[in-house]
Amino acid sequence: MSDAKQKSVDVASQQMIEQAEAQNIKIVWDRYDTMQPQCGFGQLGICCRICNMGPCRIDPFGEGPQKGVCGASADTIVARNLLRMIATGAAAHSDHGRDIAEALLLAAEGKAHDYGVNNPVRLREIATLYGIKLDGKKDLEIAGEVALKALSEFGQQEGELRFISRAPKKTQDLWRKLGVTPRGIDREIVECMHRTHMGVDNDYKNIIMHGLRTALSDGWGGSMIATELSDILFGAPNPIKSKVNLGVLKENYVNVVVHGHEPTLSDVVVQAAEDAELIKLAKKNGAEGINIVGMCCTANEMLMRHGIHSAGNFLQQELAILTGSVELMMVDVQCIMPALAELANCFHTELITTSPKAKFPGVTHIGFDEKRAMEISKTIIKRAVENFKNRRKERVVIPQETMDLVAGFTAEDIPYIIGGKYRSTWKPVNEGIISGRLRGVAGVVGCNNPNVRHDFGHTEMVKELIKNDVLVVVTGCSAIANAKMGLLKPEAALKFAGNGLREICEAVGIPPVLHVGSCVDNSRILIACSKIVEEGGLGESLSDLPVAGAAPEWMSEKAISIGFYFVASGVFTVFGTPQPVLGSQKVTDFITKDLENIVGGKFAFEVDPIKAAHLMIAHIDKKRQGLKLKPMMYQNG
Ligand code: BF8
Ligand code: SF4
Repeated sequence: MSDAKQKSVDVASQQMIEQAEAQNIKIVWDRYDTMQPQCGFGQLGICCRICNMGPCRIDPFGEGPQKGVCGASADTIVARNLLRMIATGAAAHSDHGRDIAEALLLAAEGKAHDYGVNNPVRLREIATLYGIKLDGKKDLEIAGEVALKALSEFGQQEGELRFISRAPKKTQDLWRKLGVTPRGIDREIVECMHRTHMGVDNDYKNIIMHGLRTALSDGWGGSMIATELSDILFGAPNPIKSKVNLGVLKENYVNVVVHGHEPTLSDVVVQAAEDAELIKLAKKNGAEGINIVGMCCTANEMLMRHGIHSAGNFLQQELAILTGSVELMMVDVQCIMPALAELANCFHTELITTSPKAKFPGVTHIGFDEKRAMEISKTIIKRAVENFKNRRKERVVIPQETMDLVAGFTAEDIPYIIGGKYRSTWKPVNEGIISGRLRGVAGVVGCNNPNVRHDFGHTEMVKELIKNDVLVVVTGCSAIANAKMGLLKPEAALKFAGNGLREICEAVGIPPVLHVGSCVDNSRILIACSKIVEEGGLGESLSDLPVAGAAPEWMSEKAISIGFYFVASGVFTVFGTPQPVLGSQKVTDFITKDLENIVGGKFAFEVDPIKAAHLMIAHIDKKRQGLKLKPMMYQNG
């Protein structure tokens, strides 16, 4: 197998990896190789540099030091490091949620004219959840109250986050009994930092349980606020066709790649690119038009709501620039490789940062301001248009690969799609599971990582799951990986799904793999699961459901937080490469075994995607038995 094929299963990526090699440009896989061997202490989680008596490291072979200078054990050190990862992941998602809430508030106050309420139905649902009186109020008035309520959840000191009430009652009661119901979003994150300061929490179990609470404040708090308020501001997604992979970059167009996470700017950029003046200018500069494409989760946000094409997932951000066809890449926050700055300098590509939270030295910063969103968007696009003349045609290599897909599924539209236009119901899903046509549901999410073959984990796992009649929902970079393999087309059901799942997909006209959004939209999966419990016949709590989760190629701390809120919600969750906990047998056992008896969910680590899929299937079957459901209708697999 060629080197490029070993690095990625995606043909477009292979081509660009070879291009990088030919041009002697170092990219993420090369840097990964240079980094080998990676630090074993770090991988095992047993290095501590929390205070200046350290850094300390525990000898995993039992010969050297077994305690830090302060006396901290491997268990304490591993648990503390893990808690800090959860805190960072939860902070990233939640701060994104806060930004959306602030944008909604500005819109409601009439200070951000480029935004408004695009989903009055959801606005009213969320307002009702927050206990806001609706009578006679206008949309913007309600929106202002919703935004303030949402913002107050960040600084709330006591009580419970409001969206916790959307979980099944039995699940809520368990959280209360365990003391893991989040009080306020910022409070739980700050408490992580306090507990992990030198000489505070030493009890690994106590540390991890606060990790559960913090992660819940992400999934049922910050992330859910991000999703719901984005749907209110920008409109709720509905099934929509689009295309994915590097081939969506167009040879004769001004290509703008929008990369990062928050939809506030990207949503306006999409509109700005339709501006007649800018298109005219593009034509004057010799281009046929302006082509806006997405990268990573910004891609998912624009794809879900507007059908904007996605150029790829995490490991393709450098590859897009390597095509030599990108006039401008604009980035906001999260998962943006620092390497982009140097790489962009090798091409005519202009890199623009837009968030005050994420600048690069020497890179042009055009600060985003909700009050001038359209004006700023136009300024940025104009720079791209003017940069078209600097493109060096002889350096342009755009892979031909694109793939069609359908995206835009949500916890709100799925019941309409499966229940018929006038009857919103989850019944067909529940009945499918109860009758044994459908085995269960799996969420496959998360990143790419050069430590595993790009997209291989996601796509092999998902194919194995759907072959075994498991309906799969995907988000983030996993959604893009599966889209590139054609698994998000309704026809994929015919080709890859087991008989039972195929019958359902054909009857309803959906793909066997449903794209439900960006990483904050994992909250949609929590809501969908809660609705399935509510529909009846499949138990009383989330942990009763025949469902499982996975992050086969994870790299980000956000993935850790997501994993923990799924586990805390009662879901068995498989990570590909292990979390950095193996340096403590006790912490490893606690999160991969004991947690199941406490919250119903637990982790497993399995890098082989087929084996991992079968761990999920075995868990789903165990839950089916627990519910005394009929045997599966068809024997596939
Ligand atoms: O939030 S899946 S690499 S892009 S962290 Fe990042 Fe991971 Fe992609 Fe989206 Ni999510
Ligand atoms: Fe070492 Fe303890 Fe300080 Fe960590 S907190 S660096 S283990 S002395």
